Amino acid sequence: MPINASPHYLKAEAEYLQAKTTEQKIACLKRMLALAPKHKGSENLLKQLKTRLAKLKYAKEKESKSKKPSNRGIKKQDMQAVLIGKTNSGKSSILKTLTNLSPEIADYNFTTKNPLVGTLKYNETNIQLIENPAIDSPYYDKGIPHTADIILITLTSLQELSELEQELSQHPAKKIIVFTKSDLLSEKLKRKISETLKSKKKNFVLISTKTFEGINELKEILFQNFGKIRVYTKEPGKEKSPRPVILEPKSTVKDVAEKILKGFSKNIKETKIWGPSSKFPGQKVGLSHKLKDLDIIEFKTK
Ligand SMILES: Nc1nc2c(ncn2[C@@H]2O[C@H](COP(=O)(O)OP(=O)(O)OP(=O)(O)O)[C@@H](O)[C@H]2O)c(=O)[nH]1
Ligand SMILES: [Mg+2]
Repeated sequence: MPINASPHYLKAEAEYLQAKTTEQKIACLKRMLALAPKHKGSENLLKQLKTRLAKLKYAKEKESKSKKPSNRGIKKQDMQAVLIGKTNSGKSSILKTLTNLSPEIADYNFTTKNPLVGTLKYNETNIQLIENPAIDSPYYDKGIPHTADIILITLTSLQELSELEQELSQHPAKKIIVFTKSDLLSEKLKRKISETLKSKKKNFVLISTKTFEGINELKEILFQNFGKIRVYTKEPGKEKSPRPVILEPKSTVKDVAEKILKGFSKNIKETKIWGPSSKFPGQKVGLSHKLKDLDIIEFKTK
């Protein structure tokens, strides 16, 4: 307790001791510093207060950095894949090549600091593709892989694989290994990598965002692995819808109707069907009819 401390100082000190948040503590300390007696005898006290303030400011900065954005803001679409890998493994480059986004790409570490969400248009469907910041950085969002249907593991060397697989083992999402920067590898090395991954029965693709090697293959593997079916709808006498409804395999006519609008299946008088699940074009089917990929379905309402 400093000699000759004013009642204002003592009040500020009492408030400091009561303060709960780092922010409140900083505010009280600043007031204490301003109100503390300034003479030879109080030099030590001032020094202590300044040190404490510096520490609190540092703690506050760390707090705000650790408040990572979470995936709660990302609305999950029918098909969601997330790119996960170490820094510089080419995640943003893939996002740029496959989607509508133009993320920052750089050869220094931890360029991407927030999850980025892009849309890949493929086979008339939209695939939601997310870049999770580097797994070896504090920016990595642990929540995102929980919601993803597919995890794309990006890597530039096979040594990284077991560590990444281990870290992601708790997630039930399907995993596809995306071996990046294939343009930097010799044909011989590429063959060796492919053989190793094949022998381990891995789902994988070697790609380059510079030469575009493997990019179409990546899109196809990704789409196939979602394992969804596409069903087009049409109104009587009109063309089929430009974009299909995305469903789980073996979904029924009722599932489509309910996906379009909750409760809609109750208003259906008649359903006709064209495509792989129909016995003949325009076959009349009931609500429990199971659909196949690329079916076209026509509803007549009551
Ligand atoms: N040669 C070659 N370089 C690539 C390829 N893909 C990415 N790069 C380079 O690798 C560096 C990192 O690429 P990014 O796409 O930013 O990697 P990232 O995984 O998003 O990195 P962070 O967000 O920093 O974790 C950049 O210098 C890219 O130009 C590729 O296919 N071939
Ligand atoms: Mg990035």
